[in-house]
Amino acid sequence: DFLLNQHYNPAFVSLQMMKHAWDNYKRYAWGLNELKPISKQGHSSNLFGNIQGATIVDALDTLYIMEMKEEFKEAKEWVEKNLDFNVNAEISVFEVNIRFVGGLLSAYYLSGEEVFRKKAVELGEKLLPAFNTPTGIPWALLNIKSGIGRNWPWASGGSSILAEFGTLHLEFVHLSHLSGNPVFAEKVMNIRKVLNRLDKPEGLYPNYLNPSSGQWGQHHVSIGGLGDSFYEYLLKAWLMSDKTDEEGKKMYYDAVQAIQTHLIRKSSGGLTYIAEWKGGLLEHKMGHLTCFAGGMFALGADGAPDDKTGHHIELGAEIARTCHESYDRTSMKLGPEAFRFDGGVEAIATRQNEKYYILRPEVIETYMYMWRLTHDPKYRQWGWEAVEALEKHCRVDGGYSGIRDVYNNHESHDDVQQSFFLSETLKYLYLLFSEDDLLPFEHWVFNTEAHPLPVLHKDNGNKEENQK
Ligand code: DMJ
Repeated sequence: DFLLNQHYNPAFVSLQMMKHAWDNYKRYAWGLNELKPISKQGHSSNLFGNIQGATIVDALDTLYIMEMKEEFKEAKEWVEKNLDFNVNAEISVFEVNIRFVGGLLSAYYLSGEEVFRKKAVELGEKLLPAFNTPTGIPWALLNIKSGIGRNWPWASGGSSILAEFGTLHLEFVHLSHLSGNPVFAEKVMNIRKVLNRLDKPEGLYPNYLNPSSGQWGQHHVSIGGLGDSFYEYLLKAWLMSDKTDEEGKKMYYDAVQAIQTHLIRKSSGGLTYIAEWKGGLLEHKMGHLTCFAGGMFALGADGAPDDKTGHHIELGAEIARTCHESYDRTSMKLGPEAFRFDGGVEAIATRQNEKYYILRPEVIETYMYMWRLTHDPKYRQWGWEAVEALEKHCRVDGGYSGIRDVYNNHESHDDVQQSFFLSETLKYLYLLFSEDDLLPFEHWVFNTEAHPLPVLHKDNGNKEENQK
């Protein structure tokens, strides 16, 4: 209904969307991990074992930033009384780190409330046994009661996954900073050491690494699922260190160089895309997840070696345009999970099982970075198109739902309101339509779940706190 009002303010609209998502979660699934907005009940994914409250912890900082004070207070009270890590649960180390540790750290830095710091460190300690492998490359799955870890049974020859063990760095550096215990930072620095000892095929990082032998598994390289946030964290580790982490910087720009040479291609229709690499052969497919890379390239443009700043911004802009096309070429104006550049199509999903949209943030995330770094108004227009599509197709009485086929004219809802819709999609929309001094990039970096973490300024270790 507020879309019909001509005098809307887009940031206010994002806030109203957050209210709708939150109120329904509260009404039908309070304390559970996620909401099923059609059947109006809780949803449990096995990623969090029986840790509860994923939506609450993931949403804390969004509530704070949007100044939803009552809601933030009730969320904080739930965390104080109910968030419990003393459970017999096998969890995904990566998911729990980015959503729970990341969410708690941001809530602490924004609000200064001690309970969030305490819970973040407590959870960080529970994750440490995951690193008990011959190389120190952590397991994907960990039982946080017994401390026994293992890998996904489907992962190449018992391997750990690049995007999982490579997406712990930012949070673990902050855990050491806040606890005074160096062990967290040591664990993630060792991951880099192992990676730097290995030969990389064509300078690329395969998605699979065996934690026992320290050897690569299958040579599959992706900037989307299984690889994505590893690259993001190299760049952001450097930015978060106030540009002192030279090792992270070098690893990032070297990787981007290899990605440009071997993975980035242009379609005959002029769309730049990032393909996947399988043992030297390209699969001309780009995932929705890969669309985050537009924002990453633009964010990293400033530090690019050899006067390549303009080139990296341009690359970001081209990826943003391609991803916008992937939305625009559907009937719902929401992007598919993966789209292809082969068999005569460009930026279109051709397989039925790649046509779904699950409220993912990556395209809006890239619009937000591109807007902040260029102020080209088209990024706000594109963000607004996404708002209209979300309101039209994903909003239901009981919250927001994913869609099974974005090329269909009729919605088939998947009945899940993902916790990242509240932590990322709605936060990035709100930031896209807000002033640049809300969480300015000089002082904050976003973890891969959109949880802001302060830059650790070299001149003053504590100055960064509460710098909203
Ligand atoms: C989120 O949990 C994070 O953005 C992660 O990096 C990728 N998958 C989802 C969102 O799509």
